[in-house]
Amino acid sequence: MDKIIQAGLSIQPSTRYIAYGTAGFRTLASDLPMIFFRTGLVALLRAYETQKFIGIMVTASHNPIHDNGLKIVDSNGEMLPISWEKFTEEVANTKDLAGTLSERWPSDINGTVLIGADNRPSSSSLVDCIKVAVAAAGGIVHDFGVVTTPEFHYLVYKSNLSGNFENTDVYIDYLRSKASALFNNFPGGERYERTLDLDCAGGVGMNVMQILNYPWINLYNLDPAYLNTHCGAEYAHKDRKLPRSMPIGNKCASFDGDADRLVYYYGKEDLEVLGGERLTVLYAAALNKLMTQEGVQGKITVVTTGYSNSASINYLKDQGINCVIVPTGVKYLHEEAHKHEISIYFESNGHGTMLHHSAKLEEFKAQNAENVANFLALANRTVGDAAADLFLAEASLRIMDWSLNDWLNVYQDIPNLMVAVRTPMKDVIKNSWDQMEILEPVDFARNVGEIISKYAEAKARTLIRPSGTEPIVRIYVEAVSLELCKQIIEEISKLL
Ligand code: G16
Repeated sequence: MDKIIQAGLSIQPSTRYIAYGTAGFRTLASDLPMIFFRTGLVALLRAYETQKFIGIMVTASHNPIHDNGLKIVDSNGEMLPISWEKFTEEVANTKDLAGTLSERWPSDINGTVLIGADNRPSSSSLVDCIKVAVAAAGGIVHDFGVVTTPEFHYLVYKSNLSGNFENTDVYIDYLRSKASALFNNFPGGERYERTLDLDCAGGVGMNVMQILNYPWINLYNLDPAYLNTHCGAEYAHKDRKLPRSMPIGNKCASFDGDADRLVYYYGKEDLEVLGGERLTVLYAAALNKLMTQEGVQGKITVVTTGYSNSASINYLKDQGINCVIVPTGVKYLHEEAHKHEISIYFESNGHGTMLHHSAKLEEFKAQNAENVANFLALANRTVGDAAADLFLAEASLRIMDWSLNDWLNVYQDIPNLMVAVRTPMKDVIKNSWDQMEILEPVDFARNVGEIISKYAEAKARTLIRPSGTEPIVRIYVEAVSLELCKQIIEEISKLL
């Protein structure tokens, strides 16, 4: 332990308490060196206790370029169990590192920590902080270098399966082989739009798409200096404006900075964005069609959050599909999705994937339902994956022979708006588990309730919660018109 404490003296301490939020630690990169050093120790401890490789992904995903962050990836390639988050946060922030670790820290500590990072300028020096910690403790580090978040999750999963450090070819081969199988069987009909303009957000997803090199996908926003700046999935989804340098006219899609989110839209000034709700509806339609064609049966469950447009939930329920609402954060969606034989989970912002029970996949294979099996296997089983989702969406559009307009017309969105407000209330607002209700402050909850009930006939609904990745409160409102959504948001903002 002395060696570790000694090594920590060379690392710049944080200036304030930093919480393990929606997607791990995330804030200004300059405040993170000590958080990285200490999280390296937690990952090593987890590697020791599980006797598996444990990963740390260095990314601030959709956040601005001066931010950074990290999340621990468990040995199955999925997120760190929620039960470990509190301990990680304590270790990262404690004033007494030796005391906090002492009860759990074994004298024979060993293990391997895998590291991956997106293409932020601050990443490599932060990765070094992890390396210093793990080396001081006597552990081993294997650095995968610059990778997307879903690529890293997949590599952690595969490396643990084989017991070796896999390389990125494994990920590329998986995407290429599964996507090609579907694309060959489903060329798409007259309505399918064959060209796609893809906004890479200046992020690391561009590397994967350049290697895969599909001639019908045109890549835009390849300069890392513009990471998430007026481009990317978050910008398209929240601002609803055409990302920088994207051409007018074609079917378009945007990745976010670390390529775990995907949204679609037509190239025009004011966007009608097809986010997670639409991807859910599209996958469900295509999968149901494939199951009917191949004469097999499976029960699809949809998992999402309170941000999903109510029209999508109503539509899915009308189709007989069970929908479960959980808190924001893919970790919650992923956990719930595991409970169901086939589940499609997405947040409205385009973050999600599809899971299946392996017994169900074996059943489909035994029934020679080749296309159903390929469709399920194309989804990244570890985490939301913009590239895998893009191929699933394109395969689905071919299977359905839909244009983007056809996809948009499956149901009509209820008008809605989401805004971000900087307010000290961020630290005091508490929500119910599913985040649909405000519990504290009680006065604020009552005042919001009064505003919403004034507009009950206009089908008003709101979701207000502090962000776990940015210093803001998010206000989401649905109502019969966009004007009314703006008015309601204005009234609520005055309370903040
Ligand atoms: C992360 C999480 C998502 C979440 C998003 C926004 O996405 O992984 O589950 O929806 O942040 O979270 P919040 O509303 O708490 O700021 P990403 O793509 O940035 O990793």
